[in-house]
Amino acid sequence: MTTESFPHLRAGNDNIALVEGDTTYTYDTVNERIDRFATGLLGDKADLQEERIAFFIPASLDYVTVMHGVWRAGGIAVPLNVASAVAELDHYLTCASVTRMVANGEYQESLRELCAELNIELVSVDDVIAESAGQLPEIDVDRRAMMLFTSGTTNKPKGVVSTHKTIRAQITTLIDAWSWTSDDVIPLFLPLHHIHGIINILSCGLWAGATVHLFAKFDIPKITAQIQAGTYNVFMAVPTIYVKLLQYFDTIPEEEVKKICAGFTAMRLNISGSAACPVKLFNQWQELTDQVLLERYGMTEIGMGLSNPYDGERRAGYVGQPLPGVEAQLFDESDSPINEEGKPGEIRIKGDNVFLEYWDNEKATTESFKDGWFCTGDVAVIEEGYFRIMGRSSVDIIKSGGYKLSALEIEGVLLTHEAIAEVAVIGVEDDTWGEAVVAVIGLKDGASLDYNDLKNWCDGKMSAYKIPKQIKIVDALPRNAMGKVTKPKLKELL
Ligand code: MCA
Ligand code: AMP
Repeated sequence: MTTESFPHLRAGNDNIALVEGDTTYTYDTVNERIDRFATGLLGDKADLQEERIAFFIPASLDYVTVMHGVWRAGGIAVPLNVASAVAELDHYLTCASVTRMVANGEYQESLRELCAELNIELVSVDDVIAESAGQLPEIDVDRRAMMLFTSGTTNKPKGVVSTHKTIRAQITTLIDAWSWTSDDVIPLFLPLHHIHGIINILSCGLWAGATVHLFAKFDIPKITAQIQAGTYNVFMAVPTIYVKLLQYFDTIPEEEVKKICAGFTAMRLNISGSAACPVKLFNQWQELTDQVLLERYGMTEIGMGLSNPYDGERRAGYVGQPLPGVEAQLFDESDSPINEEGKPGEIRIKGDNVFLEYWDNEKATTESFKDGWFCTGDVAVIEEGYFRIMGRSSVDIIKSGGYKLSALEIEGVLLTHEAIAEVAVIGVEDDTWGEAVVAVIGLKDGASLDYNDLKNWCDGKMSAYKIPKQIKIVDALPRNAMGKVTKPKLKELL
């Protein structure tokens, strides 16, 4: 990135940046490795000129090396979900016109066929890394830096492009608002193809000069052992993770629960976000740990937009107020701003934190902005100065365990099953997942369908977390006079 970015990621800084298992890496080491990787990526070129470089790497030193290496060499980083089904990767790679893919070991093996088919050069980190660092380009902050895929109200996920400036704005507002310092130590166990893991934890941590402990997945025993030991002072997670911790506490001796909770109590900050934190969960967490969860609201296209205060009242069921540098305004259905409290409207956002464009999709980009405001599709109300999220304008978006899923995308896959004549996918309220994916299915004449068979069939066709948790077979889907499936009616039915 540009020289003013990530001030701690520089030569001579011997503070610990990353911890991976028993190995620690200083900022100096990470910085030097990034420079060598960027040099290797460049080869004979002076600048990658926004070449799309994808990577399929779990949380690790290599992940950080590739992400920052692509940035420093002038490319666009396309981090992919290592839990994706190959069929989904095909779309991401084609949509982004990816030319090079970085993956190691078994991950590389799993991609060999697909990359060959798509004519994408498949390399490992070691293949690329140069012996020593060479000259790197100066990158203007308005250049494109990263592309993340987001599900929406269309069949296929769209590539959300942010610039170096967008990323800087998304990070620095959180550094300010949540008082990050180089003394912070945080565990990172969220997937690294979304803002929550990439920006809020990894990038804020590295920007602040803090220490980030990397976990390939949410490994409860390993992570809680560190929490008991008092290793961390900041913890950020989706509501489902807090639910899973509570469920875990029911399975272990009370003494151990007390020690883990004491570890949480000693922290300076516990944050919940990516999906609504139920008031009951907020209260349970406070009772057990004395921590008042700080809930905030964000989106792939904007990073974080609203947050409860670090100092001041953190109100259960509310997402707080606009972050520094972010403008948020509610609008009614005729696009007029709502300035009175208690009246719901769509949240629209302005600021340097807002993304540049949907990749190669001018229509979707244009349609998502009105008068310079990005339209989130989330409906909220302001009560005593705090925003409260009421829901979304589309029933076709489901939030399961913090992942945003497109009902239409899942329906598109299910419709290719030989027994299925029609299907409607909906999100049904669920204590663990927030919303659970349920498929309501009409079968072809004479066909039958067993849930476990369908689940196995879905394997490899969609990421595991998208697979319906339940199916319901109906004679016919309820439709309105226009022939459109009435999903709100279906939701009520379930
Ligand atoms: C796992 N499973 C799920 C989900 N995750 N099912 C539905 N929804 C999910 N989110 C299923 C698996 O398919 C598997 O099913 C079973 O649960 C166990 O899988 P496992 O991987 O072991 O589960 P886990 O490790 O406990 O994962 C739960 C999780 C994970 C840690 C909560 O879902 C997660 O990391 N979610 C966070 C995603 C995230 O970072 N979202 C932020 C994006 P089976 O047993 O049947 O095979 S939103 C964002 O970035 C915005 C900007 C924001 O505001 O933050
Ligand atoms: P994504 O685009 O995957 O990053 O998901 C963003 C969406 O997550 C938002 O548009 C909201 O619908 C939802 N979201 C994020 N944070 C919260 C929150 N604290 N409460 C309710 N919904 C949230």
